[in-house]
Amino acid sequence: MQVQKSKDTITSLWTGQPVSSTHSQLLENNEKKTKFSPKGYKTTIFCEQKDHSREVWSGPVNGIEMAVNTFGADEAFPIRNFESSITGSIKNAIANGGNIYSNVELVTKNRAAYISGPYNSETTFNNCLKQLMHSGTSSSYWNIGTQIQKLRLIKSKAEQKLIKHASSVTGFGYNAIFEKCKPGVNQDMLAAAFEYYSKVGAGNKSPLVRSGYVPVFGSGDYALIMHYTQNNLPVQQNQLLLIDAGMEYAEYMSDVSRTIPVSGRYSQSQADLYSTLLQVQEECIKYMYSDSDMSLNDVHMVSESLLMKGLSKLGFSGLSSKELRNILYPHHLSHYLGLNLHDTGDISRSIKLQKGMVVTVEPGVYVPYDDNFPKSFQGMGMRIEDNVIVGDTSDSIQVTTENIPKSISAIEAAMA
Ligand SMILES: [Mn+2]
Repeated sequence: MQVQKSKDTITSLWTGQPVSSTHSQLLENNEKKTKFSPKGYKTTIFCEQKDHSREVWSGPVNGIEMAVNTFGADEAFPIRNFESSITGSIKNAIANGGNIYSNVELVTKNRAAYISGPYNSETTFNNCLKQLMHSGTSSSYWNIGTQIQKLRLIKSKAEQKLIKHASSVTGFGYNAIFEKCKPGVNQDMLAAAFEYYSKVGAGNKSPLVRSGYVPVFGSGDYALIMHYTQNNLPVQQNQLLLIDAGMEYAEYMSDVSRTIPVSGRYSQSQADLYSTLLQVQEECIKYMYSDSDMSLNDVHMVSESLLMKGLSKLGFSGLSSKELRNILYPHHLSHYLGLNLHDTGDISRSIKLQKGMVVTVEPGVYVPYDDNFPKSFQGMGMRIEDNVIVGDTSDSIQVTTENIPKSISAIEAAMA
């Protein structure tokens, strides 16, 4: 953000320091970069212009100058010029036989219904692309979204650090739940405490922390609903509470699930099922390194067979793999994690694990009221989920959420 101090100097509101030397230098640099950039490419940002009368109402905006000086664009223009400008660029490209590369998905009819607004770049861009498609030129359009995802698959050390921060603030939120979960408390109050105490845990970095997704606080029968997010009921004595909640830190996600006893102690049958699931989860984490030569799908298969064995021991007799897959454990063990919750979704889960991938490990078991299954476990739903930085050897696997209580004794102690 910046204010204009004199005619030529732009000063940062945060630091009071000039952010660029002078306007004329700025324009000169702009010209040089745009026309003679040795980079071989040009970055253009379209953004809101500074407008004092609007900023009085809605707060300061970065403006065109800062897009160049602080964010490093070669040039920047007002967002209201986006449509005409991008149309011009595309027409130029077509005229010169150039190709268009973009990571904007072509908008489908369904998706288009959700997108509106005069400055919606996605819609505008897509309209322009349609022109291109119909123009019958030799130019073509390439969606490079998947290529970009390939670049995002392995997380840098800096990215791993942010994911660790996200895991650690999520831990603060979980500690608050362990403390505040008592029979009669509403699910939404626990969700609110989770978010608040995660931010408290981040200290003065709290503005970087926000809910990564709408959390699941499913107690009792609602724990059987994989994506229960209504969170509007009181949790009750003797129920299990399935929590799937994670905060993001500076845009990087955490995605954590725990299943806890509302009264603070697991019943015998709850503990039996929980221990079985926990064993599966801990075994699967051990495969999360590149030398294991496994893919996420491979480890998922391991989780199915381990759970199958564990459940048989608990008295789930004659269980078919179809029942396991369709009813008891109907989701995948894992997904990639990063800037998105289900990160790099175009990348197959059948590729081998590589050092620096970040993944979840989240087996679950959901036993409906169905007499094909032992009565003592009917109505229980559980999921245990950690975030893992894939190592190269078995010693270098990092569980970034390992400090969030997970064993029966650790959870009961945290709730005592
Ligand atoms: Mn997940």
